[in-house]
Amino acid sequence: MTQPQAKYLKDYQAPLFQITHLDLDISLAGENSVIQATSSIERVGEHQQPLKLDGEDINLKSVKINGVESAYTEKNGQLIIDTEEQTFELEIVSVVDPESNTSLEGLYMSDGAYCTQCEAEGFRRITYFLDRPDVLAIYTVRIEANKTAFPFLLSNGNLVESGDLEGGLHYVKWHDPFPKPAYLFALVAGDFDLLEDEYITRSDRAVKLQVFVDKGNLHKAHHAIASLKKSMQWDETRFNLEYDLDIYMIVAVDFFNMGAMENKGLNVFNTKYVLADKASATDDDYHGIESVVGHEYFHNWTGNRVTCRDWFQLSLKEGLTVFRDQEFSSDVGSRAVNRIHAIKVMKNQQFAEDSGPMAHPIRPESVIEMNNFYTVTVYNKGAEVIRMMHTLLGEDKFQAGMALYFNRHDGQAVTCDDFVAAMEDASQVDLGQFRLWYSQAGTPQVTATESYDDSTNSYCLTLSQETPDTPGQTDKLPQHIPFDIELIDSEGNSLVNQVLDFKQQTQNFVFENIKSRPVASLLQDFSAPVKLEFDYSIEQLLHLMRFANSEVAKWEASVSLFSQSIWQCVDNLQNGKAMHIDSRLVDGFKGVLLSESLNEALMAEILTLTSASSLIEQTESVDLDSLAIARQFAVNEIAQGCEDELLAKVRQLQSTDSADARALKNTCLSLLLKVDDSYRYIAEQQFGTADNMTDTLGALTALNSDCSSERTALMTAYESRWVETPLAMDKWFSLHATFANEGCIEQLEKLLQHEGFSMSNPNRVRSLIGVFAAANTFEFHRKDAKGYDFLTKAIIKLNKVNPQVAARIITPLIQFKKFDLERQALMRKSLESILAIDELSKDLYEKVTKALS
Ligand code: B3K
Ligand code: ZN
Repeated sequence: MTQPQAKYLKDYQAPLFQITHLDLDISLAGENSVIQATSSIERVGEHQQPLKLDGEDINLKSVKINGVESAYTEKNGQLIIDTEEQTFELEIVSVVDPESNTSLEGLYMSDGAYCTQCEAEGFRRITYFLDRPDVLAIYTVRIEANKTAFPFLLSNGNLVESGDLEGGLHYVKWHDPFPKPAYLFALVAGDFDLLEDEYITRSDRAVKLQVFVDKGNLHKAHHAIASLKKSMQWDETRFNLEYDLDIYMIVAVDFFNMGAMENKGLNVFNTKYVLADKASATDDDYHGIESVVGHEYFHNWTGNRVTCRDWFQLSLKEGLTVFRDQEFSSDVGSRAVNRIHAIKVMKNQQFAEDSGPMAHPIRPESVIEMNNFYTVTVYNKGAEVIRMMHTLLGEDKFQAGMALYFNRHDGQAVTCDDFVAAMEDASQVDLGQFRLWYSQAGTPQVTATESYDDSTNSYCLTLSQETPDTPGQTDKLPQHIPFDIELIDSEGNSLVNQVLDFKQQTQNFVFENIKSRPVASLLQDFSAPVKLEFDYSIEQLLHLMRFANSEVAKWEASVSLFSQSIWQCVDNLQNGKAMHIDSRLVDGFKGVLLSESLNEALMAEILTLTSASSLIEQTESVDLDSLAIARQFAVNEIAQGCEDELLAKVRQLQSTDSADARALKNTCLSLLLKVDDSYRYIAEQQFGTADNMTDTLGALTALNSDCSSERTALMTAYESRWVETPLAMDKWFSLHATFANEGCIEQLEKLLQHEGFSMSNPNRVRSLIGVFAAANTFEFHRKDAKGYDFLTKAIIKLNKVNPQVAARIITPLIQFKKFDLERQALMRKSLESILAIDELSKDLYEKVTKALS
């Protein structure tokens, strides 16, 4: 077999032909679904090159140019047509089989409905086409299918025609007036319940809103449609952007590889980000729906109206749209809590990616399988890069930059450089050095040292930066880092609050008129995606927890406090000394529980003690066995020290109906159960009386750290209650996957045979196998390799069924550099066994070979 080849950004060439219009005539008939694609094609410039179209697994029937049968060759996923015409009409007829398509790319079936997923390169599985984002065409789509089984036939744009046909068939015709790349095409055909609403734009246009859900789920679609209206309004107010079509449709499907997809006017969503009611969805689920509905809606401008020139520019739309959805969530909810969640994703997942074999800049330079680059780097670090520009420019100039960007590029396919140029031109802020954030991979390491001179009342902060080598990239240059600081005096007064322009390898910042030695809150609000090293004392951290102006900084201080004590315990263990937790630390957490000024959501964040995976990210190499013992010890010590306060909080908030209070109560309950088994009855009671999923799950999560008869009984009760509700069952599978105890893997093996489990359902695969590998750190990394074997076997099965999902859940197995040599050897062995299988997908090939090289 020939090995998959990489494509390079530096090799980009503009298309040799443009397709201005595409008429699709699609007849949906199971394994013999027929696609007739008629394209209006123009040769670009003077050249004699043949037309080369992309295609995958297409059963080609005929090719005509200007109505006449044409010669062609099919070779290596391309259809090659030699023609001398300058402009011509090309008609291609082909047959596809959506029923056997388990990859969930192109045209496939989800639970009896036809649907499509074309980003990044799925359109080429529907018909031969110039499947690249810089080819923008106007689409007219006619769909024909059986009327009883598929009463709804949907595509992008506006409905222009429909009618009944012979033999129980009917048809619908759609026209999308906005030119779009093929990745934004969508088609859905099925029988659904429909929730309708309307949004009046600020220029007084009525937009019809429709949410399509599986039969019987209508009552669960209200939050999604409310979130859509909120998003539409927010984008008008904050970004001055209005919706452009007369209709906006969302279809929720069970089988979906990601969260959702922003197809023009016809979003396809994973049910997880649409369906919710109080009994079956948690507060986090509600929040997730609001943010994903927002994200896909915001793509209408950042992604659809202005799209990417090529897939290396993915962050142009994804980083920017994540930034926009984060701002939306922060404007309509708690800014601090949203920021904390974003920071956790960066420190937990993105830092790991940046120091692993798949490290890449937010604008990657080479790609084997594009689906592997929908990453936390492109999305979340991409959003941090946009956020830094926002910090450097300020809101007004940033918005001026956005306006200029749309002015210049509406209707075009552009690059990240085009975006930065618009920001620079509108603001007159020099972003020359800043552009390195797009090309350099790896997390810059910033070291801070301070000195205070009481004879001159001056405080000096010295910052140095260094970005480590990453695969294929060495000798990195210093980056432009906006470094936000606050200096606080001993009484808690704020002396300085400013963003430093840190641009050199080492730079001194001197502050005069500082009357006594201050405590510095550094890199506030995570003002740049860097790792900070600074030697804080316990007193300083406690001071920040009390007095820092920023709530995020208070949380950061608590994370440092907890982490420091863990590493101290690890050190003690390694040196044969007894572990010990400083009583000031316990008092600090007690102070949080007793605080009258902190809001409950923030308290919950502070008391959610740093996860193992996040701790691992703080070190170069980890002694996992000591870390497991130390973390458990520290958590137990804090819980015991705060027993009375935890119990009081749980009681006080027992029947609250605020989401923030629920978050705090359930965090406290989990800690309380670490103190004494006799508290299990509180979880049992909560489970018995809960009228919402947050509390139901809170009780189960609190019981999930030990094997007890209470846990077994409640898990069984939960299963019988929710067995018919797929999204609720996903939570049950995930509870099993995060059970951090002996016997976990044996249980998971059994669950693979559970009648509700299927390798072809991505939500199930993620909730059982994905969650285990990503979140059950100590069981996954068992020394007896049972965790690695479990994941490896599953990946080998998934390779054929759904390569995209397989390549996604393999992530924890390729990030092995920080572990001991014994574990590294076991993980490599697993990867080698994956590499050895027949017909390994491009997706897995790319990740496994990079990890092993
Ligand atoms: N743009 C899609 C992701 C497509 C992923 C393809 N493997 C969802 C989003 O980011 O909005
Ligand atoms: Zn997106």
